[in-house]
Amino acid sequence: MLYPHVKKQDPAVYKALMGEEERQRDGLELIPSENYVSKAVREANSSNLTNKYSEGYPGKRYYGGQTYTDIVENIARDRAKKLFDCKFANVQPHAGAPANVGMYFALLNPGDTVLGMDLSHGGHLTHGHPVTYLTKIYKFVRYKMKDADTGEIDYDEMREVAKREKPKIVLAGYSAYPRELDYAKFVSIAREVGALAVMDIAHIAGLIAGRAMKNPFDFGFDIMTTTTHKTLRGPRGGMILTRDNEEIAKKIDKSIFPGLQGGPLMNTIAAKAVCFGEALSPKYRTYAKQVLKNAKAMEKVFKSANIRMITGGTDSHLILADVYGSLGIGGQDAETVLDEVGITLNKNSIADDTRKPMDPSGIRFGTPAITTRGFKEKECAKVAELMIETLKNKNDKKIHRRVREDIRKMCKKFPIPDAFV
Ligand code: DSN
Repeated sequence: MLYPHVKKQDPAVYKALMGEEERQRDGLELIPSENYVSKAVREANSSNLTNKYSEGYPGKRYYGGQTYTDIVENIARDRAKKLFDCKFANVQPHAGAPANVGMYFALLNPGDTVLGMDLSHGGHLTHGHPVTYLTKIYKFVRYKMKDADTGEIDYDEMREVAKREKPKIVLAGYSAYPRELDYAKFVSIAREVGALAVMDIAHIAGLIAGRAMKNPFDFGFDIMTTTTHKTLRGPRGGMILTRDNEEIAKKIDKSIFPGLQGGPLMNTIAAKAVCFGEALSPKYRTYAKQVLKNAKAMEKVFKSANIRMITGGTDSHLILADVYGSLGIGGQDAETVLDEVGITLNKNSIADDTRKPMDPSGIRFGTPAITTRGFKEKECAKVAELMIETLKNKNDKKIHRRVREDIRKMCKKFPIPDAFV
């Protein structure tokens, strides 16, 4: 039985948890930043380490009783370094946003400049959105895609802006951009202006770890920030990796603690260690490659239906489709109607969107979670067909009922697995 103690003590919370169990079991998760973790990761995440304070780092803590926390954090760090081929790993960031904030605090002084992707072209809030406090401290300047239908980054513009603005950081990495990058070009522009090359790999960390996508460290990137959930399939959390510069790694450690955070979430760090162990297995490489094949299978169906995809398609786990431009249905309506048939994804702005963020032109979806369920190209193509059928018939309740039933059957045939190794 699930959650027996919550059930006995707190029926209201128990009811919500069980409702979420059912939602995850009987529906398809296409939000590209979500996944299902193994039972081992869940056990570690809810372990006795939630009781422990461990300010500091292994061997240098501010509280006693650290024999086992040190073991766990060292395992997590060592596995992370192996997974991403680098010399230093800080596994303490509570999530992706604090990882990025801690990275900025470590490397910049107030008033310094960061060159990042235009936010409407796929960048992230922490890459300098005006609603964040970061923009009160640092100056963010932008590069863009040359053409939203091919996804090619305008590297000439990037070089020009870099020469003019003299950033301290050239930042790559996105939450809604589905193409591989020319990492060598990023690094050469960063070197030309004396900046550090930093990549936020949050979305594709698992695909890099699984050797399905290129590793920016192989091209000379200095630092990578990431989350540990999403494609990597670990607990919700963050991490900062430094390729080989010990001085930078020390600054990052100081920035995360005591600069930004207090006690690390040692239970989450144990779950990160377990996830990294899974990601080092040969089975994980097969998973990462299948995530990409499955996204390609969905791309093919969207292409044949003449639905515009930003950048023309995908090289990764995610697709950003212009449903307003192609089908006349806004992002919010598309999200709602798909939710009703058991497909969860998110509305998303497209490049230079003329519609509002709460009802943009696009939907963003991806294959990490359905690939964890065991879906292959055939099932993913079927899901894409069901999505398009639902969107094209957004008011036809009979079709919705049939699609919901098809999805229930698929979920039954491909249950969420307990273990991956
Ligand atoms: N919320 C994450 C995503 O969905 O991409 C990024 O912060």
